Amino acid sequence: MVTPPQIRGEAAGVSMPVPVVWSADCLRHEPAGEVWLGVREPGTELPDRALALRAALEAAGAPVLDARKHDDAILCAVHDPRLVDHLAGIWADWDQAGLPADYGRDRVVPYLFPTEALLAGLPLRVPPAAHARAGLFCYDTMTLVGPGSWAAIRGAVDAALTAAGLVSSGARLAYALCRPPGHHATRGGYGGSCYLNNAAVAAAALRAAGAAQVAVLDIDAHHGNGTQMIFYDRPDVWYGSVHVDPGAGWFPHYAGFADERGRGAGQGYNWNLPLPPETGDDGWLAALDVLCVEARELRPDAVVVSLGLDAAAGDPESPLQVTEAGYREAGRRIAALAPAVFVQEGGYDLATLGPLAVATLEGAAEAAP
Ligand code: SP5
Ligand code: ZN
Repeated sequence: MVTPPQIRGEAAGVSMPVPVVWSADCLRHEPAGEVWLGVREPGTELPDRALALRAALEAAGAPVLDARKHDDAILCAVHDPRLVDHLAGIWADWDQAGLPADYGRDRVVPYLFPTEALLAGLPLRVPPAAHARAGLFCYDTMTLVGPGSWAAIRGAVDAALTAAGLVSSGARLAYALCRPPGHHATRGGYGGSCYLNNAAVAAAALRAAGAAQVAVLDIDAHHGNGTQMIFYDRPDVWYGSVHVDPGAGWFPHYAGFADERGRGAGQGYNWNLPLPPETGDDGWLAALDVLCVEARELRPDAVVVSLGLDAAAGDPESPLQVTEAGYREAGRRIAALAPAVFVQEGGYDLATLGPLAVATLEGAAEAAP
């Protein structure tokens, strides 16, 4: 019989000291699937992910705090305010247009994307029809918007800002239980199950609160193309990522290659280490070590961790084969660098998500008591 984790934790007299920032609004995003290759599938970015994470962290003894509401100042420094306005309003416009009631379209899904392929040099207009505007800021068909999505998207940003605030005020570690995830969201666009870039907002908040140098370490199985490009021209926020090789057929396909090193003043401040599918603990931790060596040389004042748990063996969205012990070790190595804000990204195996998060933060707490 399996011993319930809270009994084990209490009996051992250990409790996980990392504050967990939670927003109940994160449960309100119900994407109700994703359209992949033209077919709506059930999808894996489910509200139950947040509940599984919260239950495991609470059972491990972590203190849970409610996210504080923040204004849009830092959010709109990271993102184009037009993206923020679009996400805030598109469901109401879609609903108002009768698309759910009259056409059975229960979620916002674009059918037309105004890329250069369409525009061919024409200026970009903003069409009045909601079903045309759906593709204005969205770059895929997998990132659906429903009635509760905006509350959750904004709640996730508030969770990230609250956790960043804890670290700015002296906490060595904090964890933001963000849902939906964020690292695929660019300054002006959304996709990859991400809408606003929680980790990038946390990094910008740390900078605004006085951290001169921030390092973002992204250990999600997928490359964080959004975070990379938000900071691509800047040296003050370094970005390093280990992820499954996009050239081997994995999302985001168009970004995450080793030769993307930053641009202009940001040249040299971006590091991608793509890994072959099936890479396990040894290869993954060796790559993480390369990033940690680079990050350490910058003497960062704070670290933001894009904590995707989908590199784990058994995750339905990635072929990497990292174990719970691997995540624990990653937590140790990252937390040794500087005060760290862990921001939840992907991770889709509901049975192992909780233990993986607990292991990572326990490892971090060992390295940063
Ligand atoms: C935050 C994050 O981890 N985003 C990952 C988005 C990648 N989604 C790619 C989905 C491709 C289709 N998945 C099919 C799974 C097998 N049915
Ligand atoms: Zn991922």
